[in-house]
Amino acid sequence: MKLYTYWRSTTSYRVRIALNLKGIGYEPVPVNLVAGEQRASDYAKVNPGLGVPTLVTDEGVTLTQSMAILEWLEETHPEPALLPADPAERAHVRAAALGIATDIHPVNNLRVVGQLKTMGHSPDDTVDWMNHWMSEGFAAFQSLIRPDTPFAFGDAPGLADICLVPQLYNARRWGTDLTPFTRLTEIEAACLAHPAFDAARPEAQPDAT
Ligand SMILES: N[C@@H](CCC(=O)N[C@@H](CS)C(=O)NCC(=O)O)C(=O)O
Repeated sequence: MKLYTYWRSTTSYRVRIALNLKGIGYEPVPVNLVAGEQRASDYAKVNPGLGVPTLVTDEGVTLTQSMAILEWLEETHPEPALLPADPAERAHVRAAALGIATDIHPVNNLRVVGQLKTMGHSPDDTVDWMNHWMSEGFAAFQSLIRPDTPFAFGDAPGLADICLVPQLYNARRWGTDLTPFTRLTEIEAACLAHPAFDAARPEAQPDAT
């Protein structure tokens, strides 16, 4: 498989973790977001959403949207499972994961922050903006997960952890106050001790600078 990715992209990071957890080898194809390569006409044909990740399967099928890619990976490579078997538990895991994917990430995306700057907001204001949404989203996430398991919902990492760890990477990048979220940073430490998460870290990517 081929994964269009950017080392600091949290949505790419999610997919890198899932591929590693499921033991699927892939060829990374770097897309430099800072240089604007996601808007180049060649890449727009691959992903009209003008973002990463994009996964091209061995059969040549192009998949976009990180959450759709994660669900596809779960359906086609069920082991190890990223979702529990019980439907209500699955819904709880998805709710926590989607809180990050749909309530935090989109309002903090590069293009959104860029637009805020175009509208006259200072760089400091945009950092406050990002930290505000991360703090709100992490508080919700922390309330939604189990209080006392090694990972967010059990003894093994799953979809919620896959979304959490990249978002915490971004939080550290922008200086979000993580002191109210010790449960989350403990889960992060447990995840990063796992080789699948470790190999997916931004700093371990070939395009890291
Ligand atoms: N909802 C999409 C978002 C994809 C996305 O926009 N990714 C970011 C990187 S984390 C990006 O490529 N941003 C480029 C931009 O904003 O110009 C997904 O989950 O795949």
